[in-house]
Amino acid sequence: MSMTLRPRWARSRRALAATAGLAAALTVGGVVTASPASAGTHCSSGYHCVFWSTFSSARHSYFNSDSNFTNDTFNSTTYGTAGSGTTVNDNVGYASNSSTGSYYSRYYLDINYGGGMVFCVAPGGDADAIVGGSASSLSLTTSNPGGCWDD
Ligand SMILES: [Ca+2]
Repeated sequence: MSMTLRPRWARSRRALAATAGLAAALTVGGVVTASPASAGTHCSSGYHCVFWSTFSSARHSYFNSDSNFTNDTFNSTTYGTAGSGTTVNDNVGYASNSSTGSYYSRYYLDINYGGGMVFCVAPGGDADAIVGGSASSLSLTTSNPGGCWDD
């Protein structure tokens, strides 16, 4: 009895995993909204977002770590135009995290992850009262750095 049940269970697990993988692939373009558990404010599924001022200003979305914000601009006006075209470096107002891989966003004072961590955002979290915007690089980690914005 149990010999026939176990393989059937294993097959259904594999099928589930394949379905989840397909769903993840489809959300890469940012069209599909994330599940509530992993969605940061105004940030497409899978991305780590920074805003010029509030969540209703120009945005830049990072999909991976980025060692240098000096060559990035707030290039999305989906949720607001204020700050559009401004360099991201040292101008981060708010930030949000819509990671689908349980990645924390760690923001550093200097480029190349130098100068120490300024702040971090947990998966699904919003940083909506950042003191100073002096972030210059972003590193992703699945290890909780501690003290991150998490709601
Ligand atoms: Ca960059």
